[in-house]
Amino acid sequence: MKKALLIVDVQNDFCPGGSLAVKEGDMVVPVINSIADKFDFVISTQDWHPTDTVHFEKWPVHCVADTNGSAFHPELDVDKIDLKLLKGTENKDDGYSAFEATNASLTDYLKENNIGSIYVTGLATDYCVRASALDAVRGGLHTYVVTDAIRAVNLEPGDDKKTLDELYANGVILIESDEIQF
Ligand code: VGL
Ligand code: ZN
Repeated sequence: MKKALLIVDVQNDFCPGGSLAVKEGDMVVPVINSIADKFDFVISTQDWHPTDTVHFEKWPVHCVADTNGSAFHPELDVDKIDLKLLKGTENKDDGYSAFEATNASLTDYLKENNIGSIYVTGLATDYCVRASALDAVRGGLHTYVVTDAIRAVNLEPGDDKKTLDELYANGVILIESDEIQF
């Protein structure tokens, strides 16, 4: 079985200076770049919203499709990405999980490529990383979250810790980047 790296929403609007900036969001980039070569497949997601989405009733406007805010962080090594998923593309859909991508089916891609393990990185721990990792583990994948390659929104202080506890309780394996050895 093959192994895939999942890079969740490493986009300008979630990084410092962006409209929904996650504290230290840009710090995940060098960590992700440093581990990408270890994997058989690299898959990214991008939050990709229409301007009139109901999602913007809960959140400041961010990651509007085809804008600078929805572009990848400029330092992310995008040449290594085999599949680019877009999510949150419909105006009634939050699209927190990579498994809700609308331009391609992540489930089908994993099956077609015999991928049995997925390593989740990116932004944000408490929303899209969380939703993607929970869907992965519930779908029967060996699911890892790389703890130094994620950052949280932390609407409430401690949401990051709470999320990691929840993921662990659901069978997600927490791992640091320097522990990844195949
Ligand atoms: C996200 C809030 C709103 C995320 C996306 O990528 O975690 N969070 N939209
Ligand atoms: Zn969003």
